[in-house]
Amino acid sequence: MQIRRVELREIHLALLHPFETSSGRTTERHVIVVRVEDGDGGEGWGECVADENPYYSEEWTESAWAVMTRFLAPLLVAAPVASAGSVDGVFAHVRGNRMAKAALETACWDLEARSRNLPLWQLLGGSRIEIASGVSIGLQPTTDALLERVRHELEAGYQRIKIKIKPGHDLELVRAVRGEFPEVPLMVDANSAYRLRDAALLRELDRWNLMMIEQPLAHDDIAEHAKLQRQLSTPICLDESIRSSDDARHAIELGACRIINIKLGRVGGLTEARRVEQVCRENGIPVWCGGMLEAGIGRAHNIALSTLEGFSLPGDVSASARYWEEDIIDPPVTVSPRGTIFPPSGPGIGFAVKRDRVEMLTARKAVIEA
Ligand code: OSB
Ligand code: MG
Repeated sequence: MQIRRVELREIHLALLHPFETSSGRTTERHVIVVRVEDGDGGEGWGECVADENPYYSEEWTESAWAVMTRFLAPLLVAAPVASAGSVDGVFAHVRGNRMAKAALETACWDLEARSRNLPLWQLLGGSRIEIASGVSIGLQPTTDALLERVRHELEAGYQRIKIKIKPGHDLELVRAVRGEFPEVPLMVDANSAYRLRDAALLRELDRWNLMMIEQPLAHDDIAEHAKLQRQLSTPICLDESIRSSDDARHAIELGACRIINIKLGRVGGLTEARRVEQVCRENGIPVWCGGMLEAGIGRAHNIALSTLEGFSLPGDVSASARYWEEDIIDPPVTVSPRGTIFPPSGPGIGFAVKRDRVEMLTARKAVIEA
């Protein structure tokens, strides 16, 4: 594979509903859309999941744009690579910046799948033909508003509910949701808002039959999560702390979690995401696919990833219509009444990119050629 041309576009896309977590509030996404071209008329699409600020991760739209235009895209067009599976090696000299790398790497996977006329999920070795879908509900202005959102998503068929918590907005939210929905598969995500000294409070969550507590402690911690997990019966799921398959191995060896959330951007692309899935599968740790409020291209890549065998729990990949008035892919991602997504049968990501819409939403553009 030889990439000859990389096109980057930053598009601005307003969310239908603001999304709030313990690390901040998002109302509009600034998404970098990647298009790669080879010399033979092949193309592939990727999306950068970096936020508009460095609060979830140190990466953000500006840092990703800079590192993609100045370092990563020039490396990608400089020489041929054996296949999409070796693109991460091309970027290895650049430290970190995994979301920027993943945007380009996933575009190369799409290109390879399209040129071989295969759905991306099949090229990756996926076996699931129906993916269980859950929702992540942000912090709401009132508890009543939260209960209303939960009811709405359950009526739509979603298979599990995740609510965001933060100090001062935790136990009473769980108590309220459990009061109305005693049996619903339910979990909480703290986005690193607690410390080990909060263990007594977190232990209170054990009584509510939660599927898991996602990332309670620091974003870069593994060791203290292991101490906390020993004090909890509820499984800990790590998100922010897992940036590679080595992190996953260390977390599992230390007993820091019993579940892992895999995000393509956070681990640097599809090749590394597959390695994380493999480490977890070999150690009996279930995984699920996390979300980063993706537009359609990122959402389509998440669907392909979720077909791997280890993805045995419902993920945060849900319908386009929960986020956007109009997505940038056609058709939009839809969820069946039983809360599932069917991976598409067309080549590559299996969704058509609405090029006119992308162009209309573009705030800046860069082209990098060999
Ligand atoms: O912690 O999983 C998270 C969104 C942005 C950043 C971090 C997270 C999230 C979500 C939303 O929970 C998942 C989604 O609906 O895409
Ligand atoms: Mg999370």
